[in-house]
Amino acid sequence: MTTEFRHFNGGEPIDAEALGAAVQSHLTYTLGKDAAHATRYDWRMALSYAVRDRITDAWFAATRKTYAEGAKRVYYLSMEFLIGRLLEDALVNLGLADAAEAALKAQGLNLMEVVCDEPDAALGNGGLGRLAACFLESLSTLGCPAMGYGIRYEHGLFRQSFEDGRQVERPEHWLSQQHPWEFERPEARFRLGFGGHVEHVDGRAIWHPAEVVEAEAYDTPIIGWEGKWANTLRLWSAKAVHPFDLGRFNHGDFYGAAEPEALARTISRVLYPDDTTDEGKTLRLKQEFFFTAASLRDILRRFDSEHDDLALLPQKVAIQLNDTHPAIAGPELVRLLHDERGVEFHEAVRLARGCLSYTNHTLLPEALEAWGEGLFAHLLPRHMEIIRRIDEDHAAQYPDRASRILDHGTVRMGELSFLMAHHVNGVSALHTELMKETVFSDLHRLHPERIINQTNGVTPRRWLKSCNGALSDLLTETIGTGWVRDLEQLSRLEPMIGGAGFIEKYAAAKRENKTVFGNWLNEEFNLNVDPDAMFDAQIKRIHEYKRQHLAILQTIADWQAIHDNPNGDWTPRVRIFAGKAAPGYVFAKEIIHLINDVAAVLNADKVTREYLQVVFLPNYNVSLAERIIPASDLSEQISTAGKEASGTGNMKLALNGALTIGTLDGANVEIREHVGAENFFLFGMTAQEVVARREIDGHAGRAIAECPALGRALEAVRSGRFSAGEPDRYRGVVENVSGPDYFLVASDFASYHAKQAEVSAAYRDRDAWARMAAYNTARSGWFSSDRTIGDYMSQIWGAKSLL
Ligand code: 26V
Repeated sequence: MTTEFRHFNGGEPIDAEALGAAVQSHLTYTLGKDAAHATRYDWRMALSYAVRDRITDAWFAATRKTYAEGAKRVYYLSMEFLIGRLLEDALVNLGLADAAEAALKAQGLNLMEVVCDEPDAALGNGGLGRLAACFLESLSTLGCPAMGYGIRYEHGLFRQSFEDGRQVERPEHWLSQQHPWEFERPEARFRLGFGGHVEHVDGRAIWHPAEVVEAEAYDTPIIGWEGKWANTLRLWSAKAVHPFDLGRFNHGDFYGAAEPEALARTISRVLYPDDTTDEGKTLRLKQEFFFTAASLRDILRRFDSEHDDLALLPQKVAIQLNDTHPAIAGPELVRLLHDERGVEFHEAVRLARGCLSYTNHTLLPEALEAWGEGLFAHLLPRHMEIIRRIDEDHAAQYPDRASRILDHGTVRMGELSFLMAHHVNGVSALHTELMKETVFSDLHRLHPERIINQTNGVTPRRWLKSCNGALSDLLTETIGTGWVRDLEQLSRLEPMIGGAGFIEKYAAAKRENKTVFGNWLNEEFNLNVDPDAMFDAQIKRIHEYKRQHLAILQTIADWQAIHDNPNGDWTPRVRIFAGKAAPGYVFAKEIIHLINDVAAVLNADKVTREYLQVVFLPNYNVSLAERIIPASDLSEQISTAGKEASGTGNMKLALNGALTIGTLDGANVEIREHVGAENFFLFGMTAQEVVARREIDGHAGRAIAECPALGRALEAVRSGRFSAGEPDRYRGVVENVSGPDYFLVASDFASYHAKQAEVSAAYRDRDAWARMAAYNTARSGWFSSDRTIGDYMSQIWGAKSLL
């Protein structure tokens, strides 16, 4: 017996039987496999194709409607899209999950196993890339005509494993299997040049590139909630113009014959895995120009197919720059309009600025892009001229301007993006204010209307409905299904939190998630955890400013305290870490090694391990986040105030009922305002106090002297307690924390330590804890990326929903 499961896009209703037949058909005719010999992979492919078929109608309909209405389109340019798996997302958004489950069951297969067979599309480093993926889903859910543009990296973010506790990186191969979600578009190709020289004839500039490559498009439909709308993610792959040099081949130079193809393909070969330092690598600049220039051509081609007046460009086209990585869009669009289409220079700048807006995602000076003028001019000689002119024109217009795009022999991409954008936004209220006060203070003074805030958000479809079935079912049972599309409806839970009944069910859902996660830990890593212990998660890239070392030092201090008093009334806790370090970031890798070393000692300690365990899960990615987040009780958001632009993991965890222990940094500030200060564990210095504290001579030494627990934890690390046979292993870490300590681990330690004691005490009142957690869920609705995207649409893009 099967219930009828409708999919929502107005097409034919589809039930489990019909879906099963479609799967069978793809198995036979697309994959050429007989059911008797089909593997899990074959079934996944067949199911994916069957589901993709259901998306295609909505996708075409959306495109037709956008053309029919002559609507403004939004183009989201991003070097990174961290999408993760697509099958489950599509099933959930089309309302086909139950039908798929039944259809596979009829073949003796388990849907979750099939879903988990899909490799993550890990085309991003972290927060910035995942935000882009959430935004794509929300743009489709809201029915905003939009397109994401990026690079189809052959290799996404490296796979992380540990050898003797050290991070080891291996290449990632998501495309080694067929990728069923994309459509190759051999007809959508553009030729792009690099290098060469510029010729000036009669006041016209003609760029003669030295090298030319082709960009070929691959399209992935992104379906919104209830399958009502689908937008496209268009990723560019680099190809050689002449893939094979027959002449060289015929002369016996077989390697040389393949060289053009190999060289061209390098451009889209691999995602840069370092989001912490800007190394100014030529290949990176090539990647940036490659995808930005291809996207702009595509945008203009589409514009031309509908309009013949370039003056309409800002009315019809909104281009969002996800950080400065596509900042070359400014000068390139000016070049296309002015050099290639004869628009007067200042008018070209005005039109380009009318289309472009820019999001800043970090204030860390080492991550702000700046290119050497030499390298830049060598690769993009005409763009260099255009940038110089934009810079000089602006300086002439504002004689008291201090900051320049071209500065001490570098091209500063933040300044360029600011000058070429009609709006510049930060990603949380605090971050936006700091942008005004620090990196963009000068330009903000000259253009006080340009900077606005757009606090980040996360898609509730993936980050609640699909990843947390137990809680989702409870929510739907309690307040109906409207929350999935309108997350603020979660506030309807509030009246029930104080009363009886609901809170027991809420706690039971969390308990169930913890059991499932615990079982998985056991199966995959042979780890035994008690689902009644507090699951305390710090899951994010490893970076000094995120202060995983603060967390591990505090863990060591706790362990020592338990040892002192093994019969004390301790609150059991499992400290869960996950995250990758940039391959060249030595300090971050030492932190990983230290955490693994501490885990080995603590987990083997018979005296303490019933109270305290430490696990570092390898290869953090979207799918692992989907496992950890629903099972977490405590969310560690402990960055040095002023350094985390927003955070989005903090939102996912709060939404799923983890309480935050955190600083007043990024979106933590707004999370605390929404969920209530009484449901948030605040500690640490404010951004202003941080700046003042750094001025104090020997701030770290003083903090250590005043906090014996910290001194003792550091001493254990220093003496080699966790690195037997190699006492010096963590000298660098210890000397940093007790010396320069730029990120103020020592100075915030006492406050953090005390707050963690409060957390442990609070967890013992399980009802009170569950109520606090439920308030976090009920009051996190504002952090939906639907809200964020709605605000971008009205406040920045001037775009309308076509639903
Ligand atoms: C910088 C660079 C430098 C050049 C090499 C490659 C590369 C790749 C990425 C970046 C920028 C990283 C900035 C970033 O990811 N920021 C994060 O953005 C999140 C979404 O807005 C936000 O929640 C996090 O707080 C912020 O750290």
